[in-house]
Amino acid sequence: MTRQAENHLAPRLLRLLIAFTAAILLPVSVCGAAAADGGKSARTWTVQVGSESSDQAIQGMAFLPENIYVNAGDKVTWRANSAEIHTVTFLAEGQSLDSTQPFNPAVPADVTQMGSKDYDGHSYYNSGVMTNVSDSGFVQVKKYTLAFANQGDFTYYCLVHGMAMKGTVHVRAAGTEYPYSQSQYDHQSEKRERTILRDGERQWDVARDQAGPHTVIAGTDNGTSMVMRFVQQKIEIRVGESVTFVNNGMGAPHTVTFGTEPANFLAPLGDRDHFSGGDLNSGLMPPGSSFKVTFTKAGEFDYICALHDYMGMKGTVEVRD
Ligand SMILES: [Cu+2]
Repeated sequence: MTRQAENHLAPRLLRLLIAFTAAILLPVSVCGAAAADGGKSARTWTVQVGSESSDQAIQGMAFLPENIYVNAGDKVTWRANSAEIHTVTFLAEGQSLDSTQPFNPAVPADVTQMGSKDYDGHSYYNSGVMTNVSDSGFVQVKKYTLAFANQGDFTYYCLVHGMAMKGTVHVRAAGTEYPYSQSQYDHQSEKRERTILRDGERQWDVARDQAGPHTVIAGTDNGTSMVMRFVQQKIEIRVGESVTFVNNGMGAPHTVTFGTEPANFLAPLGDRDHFSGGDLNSGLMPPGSSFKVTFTKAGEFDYICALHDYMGMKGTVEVRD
């Protein structure tokens, strides 16, 4: 799962730098296009980008709806619907998803809005980083709209989640009868959201069973539904004992980070065999990996996942004499 593992490769500092750069570039790319009016009958359709539980613990990797049928001249608006970051990205003709993977926050084409507001059917178009929160470390794009003048079936991807998250805009001739109304799509999407949530809750239950007196599940997911939590969030041990943190997921990487979040949280830092406070970092934990820490001093030690702390992925180890 290296593709997913490398999805969040930017150190926080780098991310902020990019966010700053993108903030300068963004207005330039946005004002380039003249909005062509698609005609009086043209409609604007809405697609939700991602989904989440109200506490942000469960994150869904899906475009809702995944398939939308519109007519030439219509517009589609994508709306950020989760704290987890996603993109809406149409690849250029001849370009493969491999060429854009893994998602790289240092590449402007990955994180910056690219292309005009009128989809031409063959060039690279990118929304930039879509999220419904402002503290993800990226320039926040809440809404992205494209007008579709040409007929065809146009598939797009989330650059962050690759093949696991794609959608298609089916553009038919102007005047064609629509197979679904927006409210039918919304209804369908709500159903899918509930399924994703239920899957997440089920995985969370499994994680509770797998967690033990010396084991913390450091996130779990099935590729679409992700649990962004440490289970159990608080664990109590004795001085000299160890805790093993296990990433039980299939797609999302995580970290276990004590103390100050390092600029490069992807690299391991500190002495995991004799931890008595201060800075200790697992480095990037891909799905299936684990990180064992031995505590040599009593106290309460807080830690975070450096990738998902803004969604509440934080924990505590209480060490007693
Ligand atoms: Cu995480």
